[in-house]
Amino acid sequence: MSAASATSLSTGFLDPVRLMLTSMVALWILVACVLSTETTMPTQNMSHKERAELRDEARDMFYHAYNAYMANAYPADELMPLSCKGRYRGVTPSRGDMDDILGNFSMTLVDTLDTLVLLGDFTEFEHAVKLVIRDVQFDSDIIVSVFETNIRMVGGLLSAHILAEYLQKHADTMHWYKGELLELSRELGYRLLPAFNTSTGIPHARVNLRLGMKDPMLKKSRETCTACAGTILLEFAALSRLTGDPIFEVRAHAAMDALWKLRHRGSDLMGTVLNVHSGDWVRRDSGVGAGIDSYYEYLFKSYVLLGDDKYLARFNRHYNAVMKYVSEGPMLLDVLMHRPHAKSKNFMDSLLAFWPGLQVLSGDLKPAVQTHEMLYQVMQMHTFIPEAFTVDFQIHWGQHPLRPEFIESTYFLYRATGDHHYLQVGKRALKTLQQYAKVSCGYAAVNDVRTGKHEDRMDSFVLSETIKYLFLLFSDPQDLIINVDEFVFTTEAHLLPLSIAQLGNATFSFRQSDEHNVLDFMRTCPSSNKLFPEKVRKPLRNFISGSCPRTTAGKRLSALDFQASNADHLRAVYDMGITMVSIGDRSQGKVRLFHSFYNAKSHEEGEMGLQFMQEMLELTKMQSINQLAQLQAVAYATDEKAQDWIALMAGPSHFSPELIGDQFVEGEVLLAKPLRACDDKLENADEAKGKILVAERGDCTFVSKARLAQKVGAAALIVCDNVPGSSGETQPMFAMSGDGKDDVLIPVVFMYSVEYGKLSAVMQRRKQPLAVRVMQMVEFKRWQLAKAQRQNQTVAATQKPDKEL
Ligand code: DMJ
Repeated sequence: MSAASATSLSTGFLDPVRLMLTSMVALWILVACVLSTETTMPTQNMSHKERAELRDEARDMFYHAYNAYMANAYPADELMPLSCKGRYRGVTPSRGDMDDILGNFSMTLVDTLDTLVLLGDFTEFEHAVKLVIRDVQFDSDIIVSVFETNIRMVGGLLSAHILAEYLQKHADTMHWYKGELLELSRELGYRLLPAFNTSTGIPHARVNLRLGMKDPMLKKSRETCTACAGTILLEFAALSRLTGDPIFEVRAHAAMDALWKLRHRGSDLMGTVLNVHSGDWVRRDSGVGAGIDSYYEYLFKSYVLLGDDKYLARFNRHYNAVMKYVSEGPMLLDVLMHRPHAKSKNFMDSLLAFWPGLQVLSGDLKPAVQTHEMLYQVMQMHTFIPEAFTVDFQIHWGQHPLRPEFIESTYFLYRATGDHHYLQVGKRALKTLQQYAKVSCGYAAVNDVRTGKHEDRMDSFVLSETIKYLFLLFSDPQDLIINVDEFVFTTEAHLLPLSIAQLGNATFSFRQSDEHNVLDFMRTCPSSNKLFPEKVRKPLRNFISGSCPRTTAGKRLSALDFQASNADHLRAVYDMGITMVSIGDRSQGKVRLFHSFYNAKSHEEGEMGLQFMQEMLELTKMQSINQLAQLQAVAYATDEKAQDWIALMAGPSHFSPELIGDQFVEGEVLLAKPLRACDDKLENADEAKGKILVAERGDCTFVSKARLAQKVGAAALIVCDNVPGSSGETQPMFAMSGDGKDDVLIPVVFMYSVEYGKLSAVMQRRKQPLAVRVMQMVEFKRWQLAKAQRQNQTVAATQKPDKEL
């Protein structure tokens, strides 16, 4: 081996096809943060004064959003901050399944009630409670999501009820209050119960508030996500214990038991989507983000709130499995529950940012610190954490609806460590919201973090969670009106007091079932068998030992763990004899790595460096192969005889059938009218049968465009980007996400603007309609190669006789 080894790879997605075919001559890695001066935020202590100013700024943010909602949207469920009016179900143009969150029950106000108490604004709380009692009703012929209605509405009402009673006792106010909010939550609980009538006990995903499951639209309902079914127990247990009606808690425990039985017995992992009748898994991807996140959260918090050991045992079994298979250094990458050694995705979604917070609560601080750091890099790179991002931190899905998860984890990490770094991180998150999301009428979601374009949407969790956690982060716990350590935060950040456990539940016995050997969790590290609610109540600092280690002393740094912004990692890499040379535009953050034994600190470290380079190469190769396999092609003939073909690159989707091997769909291209294809029907629906429909990204979800295309009989759908100048040549291709249902049966692909521009130019040039084939890119390449070989053989064959003559 020569002293200087040079290898090549690219962690970007720049034409994976070209990449595969190119000989590897230099080592490239995309470490956009490494050269950025912005990454080295000083971890200096924040003065008391600055912290108090930030707390006040968080309070101002709350009122800016809350007042905008109350003045312009209430009693609507949500504020539309750009049009500055309310979003009403059945009135505001539908966004498809996304609107199942809305029930015309003043969701933002209900979701926000307990934040008013935390802010110490009893006057507004009292006023808001009166409004809710006067205005909110549930007898509507509307299908709602069981999960969302439970966490936002039932949770919001219960927490507000508890705090109203608390204020009666401790603040000598609201004496008129007689438990009306609890009655509302009981009524809503009853309206959700029909969803639990399934053979497994696992609730349906959606229910009609008035008709229960008798709504004809719900006849075919069968699929739900793990988080949807497994995020009920905290609210339903509180509901049962406060009302004395056991039915809610019984149903929620049964759902949890049924879910637990569905885990993979080998890996102890769960999938993300299942059939509520058969209990069969529909999606076996297993991670900690979308579709599964709060199931794990509720296992742990159910133990904390209710004191039932079995939930801790279950949590620990899953936790060990996640740490064994899903966790890769600071990353958390989905695997298949039944094949856990293979990663099933090369991107992460932003919902998993709650995980470090949960790890803090369960006592596993070190990986929490690491994953939080990784997420912070992503945030610094893209201003906000995009909805999904790849392992090399590229944008997979650029939306950012001002989610709370990262700030939530920052809050718990600060409470656990006291490290002012987390105050600085929170400050940056706060200032970013102020600079990029604040509009005159509230805070607007970001449609694409690349362009910063706003969306006319302010989800209720912006008030109930995002700003609440910011306010808590910058507040001194002793200044708060309640002792937050005596409460469990639900997944929607509603406060449920630990004292609920003392209310008991005569109908539910906490038995130690044989499936949960207590040894299971005594063996875990950290051992959580010593964690009991009373301990959790104590300041978190008390039960988390050790400070916050950020690197693994004495252990070899692997390529997977490497963080370009981590000074210790850079030093370790340098000691291993690896030099980084920046190339091209510094803002792209591309560097070339060189390894030399001469530069290594010791021979041993030189060997480590070599291993590091090899790992980096493998990592990149793996990514390229995965990306190549997933890449789709929209191909068309350049001449009338269809001799020569060109393929434009396109991205796949998670919700439509994959075109594998020599499968393809062929048809004439037809532009949807209107192009966004978000309405219930298309103006040119009659022409669409058998065609390859084109719709533009935006206004509604990818999957709702796909459903419309399918409805009008299109053979496939191409979604073209709405960001001018975007191209698969310069940015990573991604797979469009769906909503967990698998009812789309036609292929659906995504094209960036530049590629679509080429297609569109050809369409305009041709007098005839253009026919295209949608297929796998790899297959197109193979097809081209085979054609070229055939042509060569023909040429050779025609030349042979001549030679023989
Ligand atoms: C919230 O409604 C809850 O935190 C839920 O568990 C996940 N999604 C949103 C916030 O992103």
